[in-house]
Amino acid sequence: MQSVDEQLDGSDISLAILIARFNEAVTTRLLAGAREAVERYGVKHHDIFWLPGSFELPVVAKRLAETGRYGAVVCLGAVIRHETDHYIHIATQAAAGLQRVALDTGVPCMFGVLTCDTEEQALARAGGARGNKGFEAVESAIETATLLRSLDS
Ligand code: DLZ
Repeated sequence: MQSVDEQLDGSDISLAILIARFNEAVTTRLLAGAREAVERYGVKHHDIFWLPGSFELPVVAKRLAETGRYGAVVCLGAVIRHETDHYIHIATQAAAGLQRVALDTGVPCMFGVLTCDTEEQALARAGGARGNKGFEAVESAIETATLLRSLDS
């Protein structure tokens, strides 16, 4: 069982959930957490989109945000350091790109991307001892979409 916020209500929120395939052993667990939160908070509608890696999250998030179909875009991935510095470029660009998409479109994009030194650390945050970042990303998406809607009315 994850953290529960009884105030959260997803029954009028549609979500796009993007999931990076790279480090799939981790990201499938993030997706399971996201699905659990969708169920828990009664999200009205959600669509799931797989893509190759976290670097591709911003461009796909932008296209989906621009459709106007979604109250928020939940982006899930796992960037793990390994031997080279490739990791830092992917993590930095994914974070900056998603923030830019959110600010440019007005549709909140959740950064549910783990950035870890090891797969063990990532698994701990994907349904292990440190919770599930996928679950938390959906909670944040519902809260932010609800807040933005209240500001419009
Ligand atoms: C190439 C690459 C590497 C080395 N590491 C990761 C990673 O840890 N996490 C991740 O989500 N994606 C990784 N990728 C793939 C890139 O995100 C991207 O898919 C490719 O560079 C193609 O643009």
